[in-house]
Amino acid sequence: MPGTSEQIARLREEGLAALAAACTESELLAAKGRFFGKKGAVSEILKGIASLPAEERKAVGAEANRVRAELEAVFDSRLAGIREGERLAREGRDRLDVTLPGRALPPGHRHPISRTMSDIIAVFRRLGFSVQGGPDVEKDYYNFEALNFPPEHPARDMQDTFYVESRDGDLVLRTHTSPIQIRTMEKTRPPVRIIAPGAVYRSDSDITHSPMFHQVEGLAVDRDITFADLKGLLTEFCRMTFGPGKPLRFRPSYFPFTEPSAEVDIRCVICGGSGCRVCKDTGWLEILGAGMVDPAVFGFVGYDPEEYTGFAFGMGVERIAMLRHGISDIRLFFENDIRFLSQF
Ligand code: FA5
Repeated sequence: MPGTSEQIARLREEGLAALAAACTESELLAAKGRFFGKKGAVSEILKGIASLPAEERKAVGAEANRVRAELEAVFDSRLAGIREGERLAREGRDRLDVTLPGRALPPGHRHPISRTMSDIIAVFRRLGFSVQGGPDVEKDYYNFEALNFPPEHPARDMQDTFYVESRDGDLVLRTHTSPIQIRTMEKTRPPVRIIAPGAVYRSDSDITHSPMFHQVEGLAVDRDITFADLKGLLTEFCRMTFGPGKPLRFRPSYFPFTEPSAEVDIRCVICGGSGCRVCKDTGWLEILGAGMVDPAVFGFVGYDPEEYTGFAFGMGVERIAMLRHGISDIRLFFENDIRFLSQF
């Protein structure tokens, strides 16, 4: 049957053309389905072979099988070609071009509180003070009792304390750095000249108070130390930190561990003294508490109050940073907003 072998020859041509035109694996599979898959045109011819005259069957069958084998071979090699092309394209996409310029990381810097803390420490080091540390979770004895706050004494209410659950029930998150005064005096003899920087904790929160903040404690004990030495030191500290001509004010105050005691204020930098919500309309911002070490405290550490006198102070680092940079809300330091932090 000449018709059938012509049909096979045409199928071969069309099949080869469809395989050549396929650009993707799915187009190639579609061509296979159409021409030589299980239900493709070549299979249809082989199914119809039974109806051919007996003498033609063999030749047509052989021809159809040969064409199918040829198309299958072309299919296999095209499939391998397409897969290789895709692999190369993927590799090209993923390839690392070592000649491209690198992606620069924006430079970071230290947090303004850490910087202020370091600057305060540097000033006191220049003035002859060494640096001491102590634990954040502190014994009630060091945080209060040895600082002359007897149990149940109302002065404990000056600081809203976070108590820590413990077996003996005597641990607190330190409310100030003053316990380091006691820890230092317990292990050294006068003369003492130390500062103690660190984090402290109180249940406190508004635009000038935060529940975690930093203090730098100072302590000097020697023969003949007077309140004038304290005043001179703090005045010099303010001059070195804020520059000359910044008014400072010593205001009488009360702390159980100093007598007499004072609080030191600096002219409010936000309003220049005319009154604003940061200084609560007083024109002044409190930066530290200070005073002459109470003889009762010397009693706890075995120093003779007849022989030695001393002064101590504790300053708020955040307050100093607010004053230096003109910041009106302490909470900005702890929100981690990069727009705020990147200004420093
Ligand atoms: C004290 O903590 C005393 N230990 C200071 C002291 C030391 C007095 C040695 C005498 C001798 P006061 O509670 O006033 O004192 O805190 C000291 C400073 O810490 C304040 O002047 C203020 O600048 C800062 N401060 C206090 N509470 C907060 C708070 N919640 N957030 C930020 N700063 C605070």
